[in-house]
Amino acid sequence: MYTYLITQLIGTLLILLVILLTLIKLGFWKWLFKKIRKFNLWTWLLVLTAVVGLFLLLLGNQKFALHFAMPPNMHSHTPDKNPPSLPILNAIDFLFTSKDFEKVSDIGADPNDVPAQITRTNNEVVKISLAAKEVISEIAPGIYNNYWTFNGQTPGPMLRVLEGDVIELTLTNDKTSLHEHNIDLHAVTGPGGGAELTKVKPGESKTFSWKAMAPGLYIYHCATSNVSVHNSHGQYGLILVQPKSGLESVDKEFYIAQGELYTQGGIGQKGLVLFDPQALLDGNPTYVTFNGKVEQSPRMKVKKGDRVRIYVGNGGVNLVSSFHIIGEIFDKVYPEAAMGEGSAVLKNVQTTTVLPGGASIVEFTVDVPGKYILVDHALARMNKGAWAVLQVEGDSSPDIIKEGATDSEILNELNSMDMGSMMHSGSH
Ligand SMILES: [Cu+2]
Repeated sequence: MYTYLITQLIGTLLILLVILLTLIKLGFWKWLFKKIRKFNLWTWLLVLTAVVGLFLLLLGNQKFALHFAMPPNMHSHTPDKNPPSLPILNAIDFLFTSKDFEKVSDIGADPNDVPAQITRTNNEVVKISLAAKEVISEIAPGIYNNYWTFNGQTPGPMLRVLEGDVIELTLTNDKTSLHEHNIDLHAVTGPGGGAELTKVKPGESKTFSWKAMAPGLYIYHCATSNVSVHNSHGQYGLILVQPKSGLESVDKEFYIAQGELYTQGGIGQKGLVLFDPQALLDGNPTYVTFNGKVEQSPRMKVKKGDRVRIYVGNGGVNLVSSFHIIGEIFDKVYPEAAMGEGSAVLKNVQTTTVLPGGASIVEFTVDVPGKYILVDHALARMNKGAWAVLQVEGDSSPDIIKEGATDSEILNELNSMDMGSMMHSGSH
């Protein structure tokens, strides 16, 4: 998995070697040493001034952040001025310690892992534990990425509480982590959404309690500076605050979160790929994923006639998702995942908006068996991995869709309807 890094390193060394040998062949070093021996104090001062001048020219315009970052030439206008790149010591550390990171065989959260509907109506203190963990896993076969996660998966586990519950949330930062982490839940009312109370260094653990004031489906994410860097390493998930009035029960619920990965070397670059801060700033992700990686085999399966609800989130950080299922119409959408008394519910929606740091809830009944592809309908993103498959088992539904001309049976049925009254009502 280090082939990409090793070949680059060997290539650079070979080029340096050729330059060095060419200079020896041209007698450059002999000439240089001869010259240097003749240098007096004044010449040394001139050389030193030139070197300092060159240094200032190259680096003098840079803002050295408190934590010197890699690459060193990126400016930032965030409140804390931290650049959207990696602390240089951590980046170097990574090269030496990444072999000790846990290798996760499947980084993608299982879309079937939705906590069961809450049936109680009384409020409780709900205890939740999450662990920030930096791991290595595949974006697609052979493409290894350093993911920063909650519980070793992207998105982190879906959480479910009842409106009015008090949540006692403990965040632990795994001792193998190189970075500080925390959690900001959009369901929390209060500064930072919990971020200030949960800052944990590697090996640390912190707990905070909060009241789930409003129902809805909310994103949670790491909000450690630089926030966009942490999010685009995979640190986000969803929490459902179930309305006290309850939720209609359905046959199957799924959990999907869109996210972005910014890596060097372009799409398809094999081996361990490195983070690309410039692509993050430009908002041009190398991969756009549904549940952390490019799907390898369908994991969402239902039966014809099933009522389906999908909790969709967008970890961002740059793209608005146009969530759509090819061949299906959402007969119910909670736009922007707004819930509770007075919030709008839409009917018969083809594509719904899922904002970065936002969510949506869609419902539909599957009437026709087959394969359905979930996409971000900014369709070039399919090439970057933004899709997943919903498989529907069951007998065919020729009354809704079939190959070829219309059956005479169906024609007869349509013709036997009371055409007169239909035309009459249609003319008004
Ligand atoms: Cu983090």
